[in-house]
Amino acid sequence: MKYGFLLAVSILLAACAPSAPEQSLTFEDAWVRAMPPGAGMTAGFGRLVNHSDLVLEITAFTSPAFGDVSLHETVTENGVSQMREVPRLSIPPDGEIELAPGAYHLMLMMPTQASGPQNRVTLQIEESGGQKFTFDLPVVRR
Ligand SMILES: [Cu+2]
Repeated sequence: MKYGFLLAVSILLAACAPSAPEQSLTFEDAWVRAMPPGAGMTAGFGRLVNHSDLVLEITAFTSPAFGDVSLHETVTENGVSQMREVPRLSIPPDGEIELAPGAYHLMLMMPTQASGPQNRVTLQIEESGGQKFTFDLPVVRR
């Protein structure tokens, strides 16, 4: 009886504890757009959140599912929409940068596996200090 009560209390406490992020960088609501068969590239989106009190300078994106991964920005100049590569991305302390259609996005090229809607994509992000973060992104038809 007493054991059961303690167990219930500890489960409640665990449920109420603020979920402290385990790493200084998280990729929230991240997803990769499903590719139609035969497509050579796709894009990834989400919110890169810096939980540390230092600027995080992202220098590289890699994935075993793609031969070439880069960060792009869609910019409109003189009414013409263009993409350009962003070699480094600075995320301010406790700040975040959103990757969304029409703005920053991950450009995923040279697929090494089929990225259908049932698959997931592993993504590694490296910052200037050499720290690497690994994320598992769902492939979504959207
Ligand atoms: Cu692009």
